[in-house]
Amino acid sequence: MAIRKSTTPAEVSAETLTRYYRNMLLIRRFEEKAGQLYGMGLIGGFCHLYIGQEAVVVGLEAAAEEGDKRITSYRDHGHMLACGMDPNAIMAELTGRTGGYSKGKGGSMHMFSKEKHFYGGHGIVGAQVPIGAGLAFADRYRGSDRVTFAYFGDGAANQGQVHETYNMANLWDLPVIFVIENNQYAMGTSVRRATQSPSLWERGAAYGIKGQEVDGMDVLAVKAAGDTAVHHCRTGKGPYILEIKTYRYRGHSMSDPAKYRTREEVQKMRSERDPIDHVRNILLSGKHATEDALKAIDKEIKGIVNAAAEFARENPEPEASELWTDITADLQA
Ligand SMILES: Cc1ncc(C[n+]2csc(CCOP(=O)(O)OP(=O)(O)O)c2C)c(N)n1
Ligand SMILES: [Mg+2]
Repeated sequence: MAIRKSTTPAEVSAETLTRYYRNMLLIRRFEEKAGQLYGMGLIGGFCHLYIGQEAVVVGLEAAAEEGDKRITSYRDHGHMLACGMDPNAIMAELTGRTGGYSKGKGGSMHMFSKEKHFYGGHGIVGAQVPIGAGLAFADRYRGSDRVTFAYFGDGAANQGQVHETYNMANLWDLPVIFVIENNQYAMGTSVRRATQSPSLWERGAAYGIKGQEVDGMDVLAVKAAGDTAVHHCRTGKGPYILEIKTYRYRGHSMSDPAKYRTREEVQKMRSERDPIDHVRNILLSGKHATEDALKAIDKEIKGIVNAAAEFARENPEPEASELWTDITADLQA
């Protein structure tokens, strides 16, 4: 049965919408578990959670095809899960174990998967944007019609390298979708305090790039915008900008006291705009899924996340000798 919402042009089957629900829930529960493990001292260093932003990456992954590429910042666990990377190996990397994607030597912000075309995980704000354009350049150079999703934040959007990349990407018609995940804050700085031109996607006009603003708490709106952007890039029309309005429920990282916003502000978003509740409501009110079916999904996700945590805790830490390996690329490989 087709589901249509007046504000959301993406029309998907009940089965597909249920899959979006499942994928968003996987990210939510995985991140909650990562937060717990961090609290227990099992995860060291920085850990940036994606809770609240799940509809962004799930909606865009629904618009992607095999071979498309993705690259993002340090807030990267959701992107990895959404493109099908292994929860066990992600959690093991968070806890610094050998079974992790970077053999326990990269941590939360530095994971990659050639198989899933996931190019990181980058700790330097905005650095992934020119790299993303480079990935798109490679596809264009080789005559491939694959596209690259380059995700970055509202804070990163103010960086010089982002503007340089916009300029070159359009000059060379690169098939790159610039995804601004506008979660309203860059660390403790509200987007309203950071710029006098708050419509971030409109800046693309200065370089001749088309784009649009998207409701990032509605996975169907994101999917529809993703389809438009992918079509634009895949048909050789150059880059596209999506400014996706979203909200992060947790602090910037696990060590953020969050004194720059009120509890009421966060609570209001959680209770009125939660992207997972939104889909749940559509599924239940339209009788597209039963309470029992959704409960079974909850149970399945809990199992996956608990297994990942178990795997991460049981896996060994790398030997000290591993400090001397994987430092430079083996060009013979
Ligand atoms: C070049 C650089 N400058 C500063 C930092 C410190 N820093 C880390 S995250 C961040 C805020 C970025 O905010 P935004 O782009 O909105 O992404 P979000 O964290 O909200 O996902 C800053 C300033 C950094 N990592 N790299
Ligand atoms: Mg931000």
